[in-house]
Amino acid sequence: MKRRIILGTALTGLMALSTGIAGAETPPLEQKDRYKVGFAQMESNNPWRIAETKSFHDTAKTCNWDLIATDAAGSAAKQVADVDSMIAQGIDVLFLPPREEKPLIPAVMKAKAAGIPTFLVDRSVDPNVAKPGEHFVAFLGSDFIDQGERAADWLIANFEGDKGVIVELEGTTGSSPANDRKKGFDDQIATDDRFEIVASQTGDFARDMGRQVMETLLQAHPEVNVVYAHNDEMAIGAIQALELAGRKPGEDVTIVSIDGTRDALQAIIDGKMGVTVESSPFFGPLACEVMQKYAAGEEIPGWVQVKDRVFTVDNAADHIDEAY
Ligand code: GZL
Repeated sequence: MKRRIILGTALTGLMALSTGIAGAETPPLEQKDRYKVGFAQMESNNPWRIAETKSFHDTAKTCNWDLIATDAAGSAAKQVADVDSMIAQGIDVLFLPPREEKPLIPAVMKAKAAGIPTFLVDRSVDPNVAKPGEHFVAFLGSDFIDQGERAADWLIANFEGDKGVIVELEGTTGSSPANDRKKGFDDQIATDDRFEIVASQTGDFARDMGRQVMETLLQAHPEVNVVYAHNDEMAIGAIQALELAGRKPGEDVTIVSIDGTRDALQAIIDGKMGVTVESSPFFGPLACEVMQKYAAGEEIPGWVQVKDRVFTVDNAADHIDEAY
């Protein structure tokens, strides 16, 4: 019996070493006065990203962080390289918003192998490969499936036509918000047979690409009367394209979106957008709170879920002053 346990332990050890991952636990974080914190941002191509990065810089002042913040300019490969650099600089803890679910797995594994606890923020990685509580401590973020479902629910409740012809503008291909906002919306809208999604294409969460894609899809589907955008930047771009084509967003096209940016709330107030489901970028304070709890030895759930509000004409004006 004893020999089998020793052999079993040795095999487990070998397996762990072969994946470069020693042990099933995430690395500890000792309690100390100041921490060297890594924040490997993916890009700064929209107000949401800029607000998130500012949230981490602002929190560094109040959470006793020596913050090392990088920007991968939209490249998953560079984001992995940025994490490598932070590991070499000896960070105590890593906060990572993985641009895409699969390419950022190596960064998660390398941080663990270096004994650095990682918290994924705002996006997650492929759950079939990297798991909370084993490869990273936790995912701090929204329920993107729920966000998509709530956008669909608003459309079902507020669309007055007999036939909804939908164009869907998807977020960054391979990212967890794009995957799940699509799943949540598409599954929910399928419960109402008035609606048909006639086209679904990525605009990479970017305003200008959203505008360009909308222009193209409008040529192919002039009968479109609903646009579902995975984020407000693409929704605003779509509104620009529709108005350039002589359409009247909010009158002959219903726009539903996600994020809650200032421009989106203004578009709702102006009657051009119907709804935007909040997806907060302000992760700094939550990151500080969860990291301190982890250092104190508290149990951290694998998903620290951020709760989202819904903004419509009924409340947009009440919240625009706090928007980014
Ligand atoms: C959501 C975040 C998304 C935003 C977009 O947590 O990953 O990325 O919805 C941003 O605006 O580009």
